[in-house]
Amino acid sequence: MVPKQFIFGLISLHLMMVYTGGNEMCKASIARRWACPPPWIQWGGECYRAIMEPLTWSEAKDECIKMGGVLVAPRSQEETDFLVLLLPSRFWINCNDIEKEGTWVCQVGTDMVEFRNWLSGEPSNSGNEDCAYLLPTGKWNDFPCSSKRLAVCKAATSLRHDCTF
Ligand SMILES: [Ca+2]
Ligand SMILES: [Ca+2]
Repeated sequence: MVPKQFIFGLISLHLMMVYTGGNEMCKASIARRWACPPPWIQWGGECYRAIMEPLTWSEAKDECIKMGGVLVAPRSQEETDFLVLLLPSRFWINCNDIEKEGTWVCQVGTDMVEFRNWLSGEPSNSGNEDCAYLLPTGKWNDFPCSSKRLAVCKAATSLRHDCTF
């Protein structure tokens, strides 16, 4: 008969190997910056990816979800500076006043974002504009949601998943 201590020993050894192996993978991904699988690009501990096909605002939101992320809403000037380098074009951000005219809601997933960066004279709602896009200057303009624009999606880094034990 196998002694109980021996079985416990084997289980502990196995667990130790699993956890050590996981930690090594985690360290390797930090060192090699593999936290965001290509074509996602890492910035500030999160992953970003441009959608290069013009879509309506709600199509862009859906497309980001299909890709495993959410439509971006910049939280700061620093993040804006990164975004205009990533995609120097006009692209949708997750800000809208669809529900109540003039009450702008910006969100990253379910997180509310307070940062605003409107172009002078915007939001103008001229001809009913309820969705916001970012200009190559980093400033925002409100625009009809049914117009087609590029977009940037954002996702959590896989680093977080690797290292959460
Ligand atoms: Ca509006
Ligand atoms: Ca406008």
